[in-house]
Amino acid sequence: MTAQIKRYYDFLLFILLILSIINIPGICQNIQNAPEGNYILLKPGDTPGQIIKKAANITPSKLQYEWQKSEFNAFVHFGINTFDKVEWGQDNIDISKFNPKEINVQQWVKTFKDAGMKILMLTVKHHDGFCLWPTKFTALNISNTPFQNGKGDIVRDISNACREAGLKFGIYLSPWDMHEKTYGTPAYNDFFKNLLTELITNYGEITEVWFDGANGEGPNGKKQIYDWNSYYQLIRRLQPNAAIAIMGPDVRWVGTESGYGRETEWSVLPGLAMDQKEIAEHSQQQSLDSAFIPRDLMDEDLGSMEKIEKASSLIWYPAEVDVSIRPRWFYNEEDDELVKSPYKLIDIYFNSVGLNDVLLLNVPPGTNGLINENDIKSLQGMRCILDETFKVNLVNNAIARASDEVKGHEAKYILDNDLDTYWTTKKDIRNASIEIKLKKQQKFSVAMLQENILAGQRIEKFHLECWNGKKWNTFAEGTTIGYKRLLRFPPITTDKVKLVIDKSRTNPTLASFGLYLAPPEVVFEPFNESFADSTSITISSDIKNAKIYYTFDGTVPSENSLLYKGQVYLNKTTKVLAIAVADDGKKSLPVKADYNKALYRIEYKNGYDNKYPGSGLYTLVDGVKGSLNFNDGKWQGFHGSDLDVIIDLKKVTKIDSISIDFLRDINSYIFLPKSVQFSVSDDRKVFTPLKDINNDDIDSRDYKAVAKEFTIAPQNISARYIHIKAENIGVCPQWHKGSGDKAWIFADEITVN
Ligand code: FUL
Repeated sequence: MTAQIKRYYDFLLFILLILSIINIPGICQNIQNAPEGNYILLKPGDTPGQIIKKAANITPSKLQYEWQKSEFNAFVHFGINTFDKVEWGQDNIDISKFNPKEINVQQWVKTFKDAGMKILMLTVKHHDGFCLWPTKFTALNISNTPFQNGKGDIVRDISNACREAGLKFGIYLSPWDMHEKTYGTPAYNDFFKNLLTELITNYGEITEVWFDGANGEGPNGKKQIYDWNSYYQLIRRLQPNAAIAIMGPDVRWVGTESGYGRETEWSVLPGLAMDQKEIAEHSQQQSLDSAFIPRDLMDEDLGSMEKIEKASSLIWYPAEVDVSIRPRWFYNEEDDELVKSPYKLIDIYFNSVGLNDVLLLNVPPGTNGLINENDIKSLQGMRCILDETFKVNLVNNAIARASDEVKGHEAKYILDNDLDTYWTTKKDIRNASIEIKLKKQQKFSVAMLQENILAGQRIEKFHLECWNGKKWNTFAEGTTIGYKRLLRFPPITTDKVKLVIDKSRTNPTLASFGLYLAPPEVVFEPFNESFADSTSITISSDIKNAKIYYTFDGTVPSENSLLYKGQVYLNKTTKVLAIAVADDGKKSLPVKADYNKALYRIEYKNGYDNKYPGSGLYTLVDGVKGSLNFNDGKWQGFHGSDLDVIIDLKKVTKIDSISIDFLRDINSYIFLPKSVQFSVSDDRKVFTPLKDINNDDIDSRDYKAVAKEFTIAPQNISARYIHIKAENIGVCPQWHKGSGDKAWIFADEITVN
C-alpha cells in the first residue's frame, strides 16, 4: 500500500468513527444492524450488557431464514408401518405387504398446496429400515415389494410431483435402524451416508433433511454412535440449501409433539447444539422410547437472559413444531373419526406459527396410497378459516407514528406488507411505541407482528392498547415476537391502536403489523358427554351477538335451522351440529357434538384417572364402544389402580350375559387386567359372586393394540346390581420398557343382556 492510499484509508476510517460517535441516523443504522451471523463465541469477561447486545444481533443464516418463511409444512408418514398398522415396525417386518395400489401422489400434493403448505417432508425410511426408494445398499426397499412389480420409487414420484406443483420437497431419514445389520458399528455410518448420498443426489432439490432424535438399539442390541459431522458435511456439499433439522444444526425440535410451542420462544439460544461433542454426550445415549433431543432444549425457558448469560456461545436455532393431524403418526382406519377438527388445527396454527415456530403437520396416507377424505376436509376447513381471517388487513391505509424512528426505517414500513422494509429506532433505545390511526372505526380480533429477524430477535415484551375515545386500554400482550407472533382476543372496535414495546434487547425492529377479524367460532359446553336421564347444554360463540343455529338430525345447520335461544335440554342420544353467524354475515364452520344417553346407572368405588375420562361418568354404560386407539375419547383409564364399579339396572332383571371391554396397547403402557370378578345383588348390600375370569394372556408381548371382551354367561340369574372389579397388574413387567412404572387399565363398554 502506498503512503498516499494508506492516508486515504485512515481518513475514511476516521470519518466512519466520527459518524458512529455522533450517530447520524440512516448511515449508522447499517453499521449497528450489521448481521453477526448465526453463531457467536462469547468472551469470558463479557458483561451482561455486552451479552444481551450480542444476542440481539445474532441473525439467521440464509437457509434458516428461507426455511422460517415456509411457516406451514406437510409431514407424510408412509411406509411399511402403514400396512402393519403400527407406529414402530420391529425388525421382523414383511415388506411383501407394501402395495399402495391406488396411490395418487398428485392427490397428496394438491391437498397440501390447497392447505397452504410449502414443503412436503416424506418419511423415506423410518426406524424399521424400509426404504421407499430402490436403494442399492439394502434389500429392504421398495424394489423388493409387489408395488408396481418392483419398479416403484415413491421418493421419485413425490419429488417430481412436488416440483411440478411448486411445492418444496424434504426428507425424513431415521438414523435409528432396527433392521440394518451394521447398526451399532462404525460401518453403519457409511451405510447411512450411502443412503443419504442417493437421496440428495438423485431427486433434485431437497429443502429440509430431518434426522429424528428417537434412537434405540439395532438388531445386535447395540446403539449407534452417529458420525453427525460427516452427515452434515455431505449435505452441505451436495445440497447446500437444505436445512438440517432436529438432530441437526439448522432447526431444532420444539420439544413436544402436541402442536403447541412456547409462549416465549427465542430463536437465539446458548450454543450447546452446535457443539458436536456435546450432541454425542447429551443426546444419543437416551433410552429407546424418548426422543433424544438434548435435554435442555425441552425446557420451558431456553433463551432468557438468565440462560444466555451462562453460555459460552450463542446461536440462531429456530424451532419446528411437529404434530399429527391424527392421534398417530402412521395411518390407521381406527383413527378416521379422530382427525383433528379445523378449529383444533387453527388453535395449533396460532400456537406454533403464531409463536415464532414453523408448523410441520403430519397427514399420513392410508394403505391405498391416498389421503383420507376426513383429513382433507379438516385441512380445507382450516384453510377456509385462515383465509377468512387474514383476507383483509384492517391497517391498510392507516397512518403509523412512532415515539422514535430513524430515516429509512420509519413507522410506516410496518404497514406496507413488505418484510424487506422495517421500522426501527435509534441505537440502544429499549422501549418505544407506535400509534396506528385507522381510516375509520374497525372491528378486529387478531393481531399479527413480525420482527425484522434479519437484524436479530430483540423484543422481549410488548402490549397493545386501543383508544376508546377517552383513554387507552390494554387488550393484548406478549413476550417474544421473532419471525411471527399472532394474538387472538375478543373483538375490539376502535380507530386507534397503540403498540408498546415494553422491553427490547437493543433498538427494536418491526417489519410487519396487521389487524384482522376472525370468523366466529362455536363452543359447546359440555362437549361430547354421556349422561344419565337428561342433560342440558349451552352453545355459544366468541363473537358477541352472533346468532347460533343448530340441528339434531346430523344435517349441517343453515339460517333456516333452529335458532339458539338458551340452554338446550336433551333426554335421548343426540348429535348436535351448530354454526354461528356474525352481524356482518361471517359464518363459522359447523361443529358437531355427541351426547349419549346411558343405558344404566353406574357408581365408582374407585375413580378413573382424570387424564382419560372418556366421555365422563357414564362412558362405560353409554352404548358406544372405543376403537383400538386409547386416545379416542371413549376409553376410560385407571392408572396403577383397579376398576371397581357397580351398575344399577334400575330393576331386577334376568341376566344372560355380562361383558366388559378392555384395551391392550403395551406400547402405551396399557395392559389387560389380571382378573375380572363379577358379582350380583338385588339390594346392593349382599353380593353373590358369579365368576372370576383370570387373564391367561397376561404376559403377552404383542405390541399391536387389541380390544378384548371379558364375558360371563350365568345360568338362571336375575339381579338389579352388578359389581365388576378388574384387577390392575399394578406396574409394568420387568421385560417392558416402562418396567416398574404404574400400568394402565383402559376399559370401555359394559354390556348386559
Ligand atoms: C419420533 C418417531 O419415533 C415417531 O415415530 C415419529 O416419526 C416422530 C415424528 O418422531 O421421534
